[in-house]
Amino acid sequence: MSSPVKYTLTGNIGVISVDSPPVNALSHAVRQGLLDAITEAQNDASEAVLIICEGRTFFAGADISEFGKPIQDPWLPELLNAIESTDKLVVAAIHGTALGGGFETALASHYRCAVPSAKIGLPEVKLGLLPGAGGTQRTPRLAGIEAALELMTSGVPVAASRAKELGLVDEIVAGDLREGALTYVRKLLDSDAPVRRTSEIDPPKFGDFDALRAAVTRRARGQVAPLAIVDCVEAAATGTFAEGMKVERQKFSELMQGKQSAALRHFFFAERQAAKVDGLAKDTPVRAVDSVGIIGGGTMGGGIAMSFANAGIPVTMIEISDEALERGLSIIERNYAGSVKRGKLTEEKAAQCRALISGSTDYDALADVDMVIEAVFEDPGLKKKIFARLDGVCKKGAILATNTSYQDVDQIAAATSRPEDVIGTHFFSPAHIMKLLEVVRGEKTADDVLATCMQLAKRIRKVPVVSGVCYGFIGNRMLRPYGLQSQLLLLEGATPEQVDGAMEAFGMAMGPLRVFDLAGLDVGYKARQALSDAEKGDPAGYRVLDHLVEADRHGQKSGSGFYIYDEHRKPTPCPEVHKIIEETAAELGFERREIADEEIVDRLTRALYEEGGKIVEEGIAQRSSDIDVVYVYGYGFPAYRGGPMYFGENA
Ligand code: T1G
Repeated sequence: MSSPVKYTLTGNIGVISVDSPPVNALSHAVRQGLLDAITEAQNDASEAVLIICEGRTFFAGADISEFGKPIQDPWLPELLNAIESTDKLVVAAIHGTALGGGFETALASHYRCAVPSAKIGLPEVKLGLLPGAGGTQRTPRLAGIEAALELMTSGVPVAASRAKELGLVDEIVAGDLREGALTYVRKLLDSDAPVRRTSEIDPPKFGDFDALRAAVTRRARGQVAPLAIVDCVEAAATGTFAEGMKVERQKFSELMQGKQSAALRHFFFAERQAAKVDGLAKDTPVRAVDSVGIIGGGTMGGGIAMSFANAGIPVTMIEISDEALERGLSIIERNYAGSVKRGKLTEEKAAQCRALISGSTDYDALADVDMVIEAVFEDPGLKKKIFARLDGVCKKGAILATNTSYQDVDQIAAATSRPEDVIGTHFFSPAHIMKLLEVVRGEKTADDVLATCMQLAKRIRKVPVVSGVCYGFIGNRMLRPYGLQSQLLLLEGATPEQVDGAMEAFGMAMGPLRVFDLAGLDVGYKARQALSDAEKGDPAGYRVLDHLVEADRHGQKSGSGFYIYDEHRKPTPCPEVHKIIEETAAELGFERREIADEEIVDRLTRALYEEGGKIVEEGIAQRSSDIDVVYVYGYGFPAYRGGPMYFGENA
């Protein structure tokens, strides 16, 4: 098989060109090709070498699919040292996203140029790793300790302009990258620019690594890789390059063999797999979605409207009255002002987005939109009425979507004459921030409607997971046994703060009882009033919740639920709640006992795992790794545990 690496002489410049789709990952073939090319360049008439990639991006990193397999020479660190030690000028030409080992290859080059749209980053920490090909040693030498640590511990890429400010890129080239890069190389040669080896630059002096460790520990929340990165950067600041490389190699191999990296690598592929729908042809045509209507201007409707506007898609929001519409638009206004205040959006971008959102109380305003998303409260009858009305108003081919969290999408579709155009798009609150989108495929949902929504999810920066129709789809259905176990643990002897503390120490963003308080205890209470005792299920699952609501403890919104909340919504344990739990336990005949945190974590994670297994068996989820994606992006399950299904299989 021909090598993905080509080497040609262009005048006095040796050009190493790599073409290894989809992202020029540094696979064994690419590494071998680079070594052969740089070796050839040592001995030919070239005066300088240019490394450039074809396709969508410069190297996007080591080849993750090779991880866990025996390493084949040339080893990336050694290859990069060979590139750096070349006596001829080596220049990297960056476009797309130069990430991980890809950017480390650029760092081992003597100079770096990039097109304005390029990004560079060291996202290994998102895989539970650290830059293992000299990145922890070279980055601080160019960008300084703090900027290097931020890049490596956050894993967030930076734009080429920022990289230039940091000294990580030397030249921004306009126009065609190859032409611009060749011009830049000639400029270097004409100015007798020296061979500049990053490893030979003296590391910046820095003192307070303990303060840095404390800051990184707070942000790492149980992850081990960020602290290993601090160790490597400290070695870079206090010893020779060779000594630092030894520390990097040791820390990298410890992380690679660790549980967290295995889980994060699983999750990397799980997220990409979730975007694929089994049986749906890759070339399934998609419908144009260049305008959207939202029914309902509440918290969800407002957040959904923003998700589309932020992606440049005009939105028409429908409410039942001018007051309701005004209220809905003011929620959006408040959210944008908050994003600007937090520096998440510039005022200009916020104004552009706001301008894309208009409102009306007249359904006829939706006659020409490409898609409508209904986001009213969970009343099945009302939803059916709305869909029947949309059926009469919307143009042929418009996609009619419901944001329902639980209801039967097939029943809603049956209220229209076009069930093939109906689908569920379940957003998570706050909808303009949470990345998960459950795409609920109805029995009659057309393939092109499904394909359109899967593609649209990426456009509005959501992570789509396909679900079949059942009560609660994937995520919320799994919440029921999870919630039941949390209530049983309280009745059997644990306190709310012990249950939540154990799960938050495990890595959950929020323990189950704080989640109940956040959602509002009165929501479930109201829903239960409409159910028979048989429909309500085991009283142990809701009796404490009922008693709390009857004691006017509705959760965060009322200032008290399982906890007391101050004006910053900070939770404080409450002895009155302990008393309510103890009395309910006696009422239901529970013997109370000491419960260890391990049991709490085991029972709650097992509840998720077992329900998830049923969801896969019933075909509601395509694969168990999809459930991991749902729980990490929608419910704050720690990605470094892989997700509830991966954790259940590998704990
Ligand atoms: N290795 C192997 N395959 C990769 C890959 C990689 N690094 N990156 C992407 N792919 C595949 C992906 O599985 C998918 O395959 C296709 O490319 C398109 O990806 C020593 C040890 C580059 C920003 O962490 O962030 O270097 O499903 O759907 O949304 O220090 O991919 O089509 O068959 O994500 O346009 C560090 C990971 C590695 C970058 C493109 N690098 N990749 O996003 O497309 S560790 C990373 C990404 C390392 C060194 C260490 C993104 C992207 P398929 P995609 P995208």
